[in-house]
Amino acid sequence: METPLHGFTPWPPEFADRYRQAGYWRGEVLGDLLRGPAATDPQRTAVVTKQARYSYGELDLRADQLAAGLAELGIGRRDRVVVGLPNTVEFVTTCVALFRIGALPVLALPAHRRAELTYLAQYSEAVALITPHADLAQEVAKEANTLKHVLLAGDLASVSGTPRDHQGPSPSDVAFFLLSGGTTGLPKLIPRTHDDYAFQMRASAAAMGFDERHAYLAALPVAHNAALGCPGALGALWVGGRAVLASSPAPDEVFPLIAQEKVTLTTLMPAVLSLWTDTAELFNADLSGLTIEVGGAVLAPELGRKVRPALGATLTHWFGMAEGILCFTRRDDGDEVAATTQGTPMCEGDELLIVDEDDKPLPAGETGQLLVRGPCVLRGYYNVEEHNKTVFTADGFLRTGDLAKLTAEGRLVITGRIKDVINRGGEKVSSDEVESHLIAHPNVRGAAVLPLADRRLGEKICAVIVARGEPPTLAELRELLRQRGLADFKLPDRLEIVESLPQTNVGKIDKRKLAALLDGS
Ligand code: OOB
Repeated sequence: METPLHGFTPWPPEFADRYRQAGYWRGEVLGDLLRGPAATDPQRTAVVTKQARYSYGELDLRADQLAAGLAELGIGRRDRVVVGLPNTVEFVTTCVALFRIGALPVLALPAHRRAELTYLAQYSEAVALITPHADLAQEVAKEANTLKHVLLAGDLASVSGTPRDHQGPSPSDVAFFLLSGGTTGLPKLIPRTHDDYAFQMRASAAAMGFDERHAYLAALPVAHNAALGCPGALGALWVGGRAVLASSPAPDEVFPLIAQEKVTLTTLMPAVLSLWTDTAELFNADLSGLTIEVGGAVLAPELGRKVRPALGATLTHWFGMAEGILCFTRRDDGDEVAATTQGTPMCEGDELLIVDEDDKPLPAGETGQLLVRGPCVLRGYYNVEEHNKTVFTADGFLRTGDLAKLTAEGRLVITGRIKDVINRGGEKVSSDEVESHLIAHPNVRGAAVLPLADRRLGEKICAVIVARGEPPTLAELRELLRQRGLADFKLPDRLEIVESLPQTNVGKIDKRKLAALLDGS
C-alpha cells in the first residue's frame, strides 16, 4: 500500500476497520461523481444555474476533458490546487476533474482575497490556482512561489484533452481540503478522504429523504461544507439528483428558482433564514415542499418557530463543522425540537462527549466543551503536528471549542463557544488573523478583536485598539485591512479605543474582562 499523503493523519487501523464493517466507508472515490447517470440516463439534468441547464452526460464528458487537459499541464496525483470559484458549473466540473486525476482541491471561499488565497497556496504548497479574478491571480502568483499555473475561470474551457483513464486515488486517500473555521491562530486545512466524504453525502441525503428525484438548492457558497456535502450540491449529484446553483440567497433570485425547479432541500445560515421569513409573503412563495437545513451559527428559537407558519417549509436544525461532525434534527422530529436543539449525530459511529476543563465527561444536562470523534471527523489538521497535539485528545477526539449540553433524550444543544473565533452570520473570523493585520498600522500599539452582539448577524466584529499617538479611524483601519488583502467579511464593524488591554496571568489578552469592560462603558 502507498504511504499516506505527508501531513495527513489517517484514522488508526482499528477505527478504519470498524467504519468499513459498519458499512460507512464503502471503497468509493469521488471521481465517480456523475458517472452512474451519465452511463444510464445521460440526458438527465445534473446542474441548473440561472443561465443554463447541464445534463449528466454533458458534465461527465466535460469533467473527463478537463481532467485530461489538467493532466497535460502536468497537474497530477496529490498536487494541491487552490480553487476559488463561486457557484457556477465550472466549480462542479473542476472538482470532479481534479478528483479523477487524484489532484487535491483546496476549497477557498469566493469572498477570499489576496491574503487568504496566498495563505492557502503557501500552506498547501499548491501547484495551481483557479479563480475568476485576473488581478487577484497575478498578485497571489507573485507571493506564492510553488504555483506553476494560474487558471482563470473564463479560460477553463480551453483546458481540454482527449478523455482517458488516470491512475486515480484510492478510497482512503485525501480527496480535497476544506478550510477550518478556526480555533487558535490562522485557520487550518482539513483533509477529507474519498471514503469519509462519500459517506457524509450518502448518509445526510438519506436522512433528509433526498434521492435522484429531488433538487437541492445551493444558496450559500458551494465551497462551504454546508452547501457542498451535507448532502449539498455534490451530494445531490452523488445520489443522481439535481444541483441548482444560485449566485446568492437573495429572495428575488431563489424563490423563483425553487418554484421552477421544484427544489426540495436547501441550506441556510440563520441570518439569511430571517430574510426569507420576512419576505416570503411579498413574493407569494410556496415553499411547502421544501426542507431547510439551518445551521452554522446560533438559531434563535423564535426564528426557528417562524419557519412553518411563514414559509410552510420544514425546518431541520444543524450543528456542523468542516472538520466532519454533523448533528441535526430529522424531518419528523417536530417543529419545537427543531427550533430548540441541534438533534443527534448523523450516524451511530459518531461519538460526542461533553467534558469539563479537565476533560472529564459530564452528565446529561451539564454544559462543557464538546469533543467529537467519528467516521467523518478528521484525526489531524493538515501538516500542523504541534497544533494537533493540543486540539486532539490522546484518544483522538477533536476539541471543537464549542460549549454544549445534551438533553435527557440525547439531543445536542450548543450553548456557547470558548474558541477565539467570531461567527459573523455563519462566516467564521479568526480573531488572531484580524489582530495580526490591525497591528500593522503605525498608530496601533495593541489590538484585540471581539464579537459584538448583532440582531441580524448574531455577531459582528469589534476591534479594540491601544493607540500610539493619533488613533486611526474605523474607516482607515478597514481600508488598511482591505489593502492587505483580507476578505470583506473580516473587516471590523466597530472600533473602540482603550488605554490598555487587560491581561490574564499568563500574559494573554483577557478577552472576557475586556468584553465586560466594554459592556459597562
Ligand atoms: C459549519 O461549519 P464551519 O466549519 O464553518 O463552522 C463550524 C462552527 C462550529 O464549531 C460552531 O462554532 C459553529 O460553526 N456552529 C454553530 C452551529 N453550527 C455550527 N453554532 C451554533 N449553532 C449551530 N447550529 O458552520 C457547518 C457545516 C456543516 C453544516 C452546517 C454548518
